[in-house]
Amino acid sequence: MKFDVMTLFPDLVAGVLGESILGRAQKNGILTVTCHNIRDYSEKKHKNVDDTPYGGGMGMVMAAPPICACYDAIAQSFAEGERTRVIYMSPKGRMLTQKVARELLEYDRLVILCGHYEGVDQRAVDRIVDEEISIGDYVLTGGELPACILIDSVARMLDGVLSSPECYEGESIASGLLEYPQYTRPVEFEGVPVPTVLLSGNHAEIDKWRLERSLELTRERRPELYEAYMLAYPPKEPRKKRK
Ligand code: 4GT
Repeated sequence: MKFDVMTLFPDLVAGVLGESILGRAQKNGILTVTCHNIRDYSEKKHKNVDDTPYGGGMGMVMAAPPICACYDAIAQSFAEGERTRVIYMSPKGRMLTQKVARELLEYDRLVILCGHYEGVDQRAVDRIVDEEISIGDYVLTGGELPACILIDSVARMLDGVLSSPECYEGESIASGLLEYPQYTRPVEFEGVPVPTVLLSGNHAEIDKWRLERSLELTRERRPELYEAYMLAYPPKEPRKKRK
């Protein structure tokens, strides 16, 4: 899968995504992340990319011409039949969830616009953007970290990024529940033992214990997720005794 990021801080995005699991996946050719510096498309003498807002007010607005020129250069390289989608990271957007990330796997190529300062001239958004996505109800200085989060959430589901699909399919939010607690060696740490069932080798008992912990944790901390899970997977009624 291809990701194109339009930003004023290409090194920031390339740096974040160049490490760890996604860095390795890029080296293995499972995904490509191309960062485009919007400033390279400025036609101004001093390569300005922002200006004061019409109507007055605080701060600066990213101007439409370099953003649209940057997008047009990327779009030049779209292949015949390539399924592409242009996303603007914005607090006004649809909230990123596991379901949204899964939907985006349907595309061959995501082009992601990152705003800075007070945002982007609306005419650029209207011309190039298919969808706005937010990572949550809080304000940041730029869309770069949200873009990295979006890419991470999608890319980790690509074949070959994680060791096996079970790594993400069964886990936590993906299943609709919070994940059960995990333990590794040593078997006792500062006097605290690992729950004995996990040492039993009885996988039916272990699965049962983990599901119980997941349900308990989800009911305590995320009652709305718990309600949705119970509607989707109602507990089986005990079979009625025949008279
Ligand atoms: C928050 C989010 C986001 C920002 C979010 C335009 C100028 C937006 C700064 C940018 N803040 N972007 N995508 N919650 N700030 O997703």
